[in-house]
Amino acid sequence: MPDIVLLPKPQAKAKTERPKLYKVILLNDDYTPRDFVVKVLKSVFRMTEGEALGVMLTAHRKGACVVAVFTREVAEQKARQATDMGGQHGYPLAFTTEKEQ
Ligand code: NFA
Repeated sequence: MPDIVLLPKPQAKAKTERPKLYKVILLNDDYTPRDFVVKVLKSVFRMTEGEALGVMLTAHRKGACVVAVFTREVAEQKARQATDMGGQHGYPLAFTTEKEQ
């Protein structure tokens, strides 16, 4: 009778998939006042005055600027919230999201 060899149970690998990240992008337009854009960036994205000014000016000069990176749900929620703030004041201010990589 052959011996029965018991092998140790293979350790289950803890697969922690890292979530895909999405950029929130501020788009330039000709109508939204600069100081309003700065206010929205500070309130929705918790930026300092300096950070918000830098992002606003980059979008103003180049047409668009990456604001921040989040998981998809958070990115979409923040882009919608920030875009709605412009809409509530009659401005065409727009934020979009884009998958990273
Ligand atoms: N281009 C706008 C202006 O001159 C300011 C702005 C910047 C709007 C970035 C939207 C995004 N009033």
